[in-house]
Amino acid sequence: MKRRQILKALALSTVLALPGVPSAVAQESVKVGLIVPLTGPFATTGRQVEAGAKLYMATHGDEAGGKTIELIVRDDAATAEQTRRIAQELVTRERVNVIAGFGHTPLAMASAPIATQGKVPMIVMAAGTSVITEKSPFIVRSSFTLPQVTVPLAEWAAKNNLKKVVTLVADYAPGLDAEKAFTETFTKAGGEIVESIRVPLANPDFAPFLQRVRDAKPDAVFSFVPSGVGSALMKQFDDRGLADAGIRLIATGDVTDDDLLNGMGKAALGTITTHHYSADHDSPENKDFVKAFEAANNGMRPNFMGVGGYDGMHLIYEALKKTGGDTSGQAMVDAMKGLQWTSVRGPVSIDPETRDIVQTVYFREVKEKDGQLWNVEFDKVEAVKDPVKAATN
Ligand code: VNL
Repeated sequence: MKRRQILKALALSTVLALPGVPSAVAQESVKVGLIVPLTGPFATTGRQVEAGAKLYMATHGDEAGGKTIELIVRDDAATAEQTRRIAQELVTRERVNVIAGFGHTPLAMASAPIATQGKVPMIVMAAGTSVITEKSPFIVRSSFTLPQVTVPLAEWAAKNNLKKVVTLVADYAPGLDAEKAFTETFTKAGGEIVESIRVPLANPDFAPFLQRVRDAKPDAVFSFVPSGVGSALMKQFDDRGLADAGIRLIATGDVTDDDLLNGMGKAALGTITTHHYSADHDSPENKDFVKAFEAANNGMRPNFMGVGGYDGMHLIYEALKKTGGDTSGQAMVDAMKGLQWTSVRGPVSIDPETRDIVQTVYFREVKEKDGQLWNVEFDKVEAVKDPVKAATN
């Protein structure tokens, strides 16, 4: 284009943007690029996040702030290079206004620079490593952090007479977050960590590690493995006879994931966990949510990933309402800061300093009710911030 043409085009676009003048922009929809693993080892997470996001749209309509919301779903197969490439393509070619999803930490980390460069809000609906929100000022998180749910469990363990504990975590960022949070809190409260075991993320064989645990004879094992992996841990814990040897299993709720819990069978009974969501949570909002989620997904029970997707869409809708349909990345992120609402998990808010979610952490025990297994809540700590960032802010 010649300079004169460019100036003319600019002048024209200014006229079109004037209030009251119908413009192409006003009729445009808001595009949300949802990038999740729908194939590969983390497909259960992708399926849940997608189902949660779609249920939000089905129950709240596809309009917010005078704009039509359009969801574009892409499968990254849980491969970081793919997540990054898809995010890049959605931002530069599809011109999406928001990117969302991110089934695990490396996938979120790989995409953060794209959110920063493109100035688009990036809603982390699943991944839980503390540091993620610091990787771009455009990241807002609707899921949780591992330290947020782990610190209350370590305090509970110390108060409930567990003196010697072995930690057993998946060997990647959120596992290391969980290990550190548990170890620091538990030892400060007088407990002893007798061994710190890290298992590979991909297809872990827990048997040799659990044999080491048996030999170490702790009072309990504290564990974090990501959503989808808990069944294998539970089965091998049972096969190795650890419970019979008097060793308890305590864990973050990722291990007794609602999506898989029923398939774990009796071995899971009595497991104590801490987490931010249980499908058994007793509130009218949650009862409606679980019913609608199961009805829309062939009876699939929602887990915390489904709720991350559902609440992540809520953030986008509420931000658009607040900005009156202004989709600029900074305006939307600013509108999300400080939002508060009653989630199906309980009361939540977005910390305006860290863009992380502040929420109730529940203590739960796996129990059988009406022939099904549930994470039954028996106590809670309210308004828990990510403790890592709370300590440095
Ligand atoms: C992560 C954290 C992934 C918790 C999970 O399941 C989970 C992560 C896939 O940050 O990678 O339950």
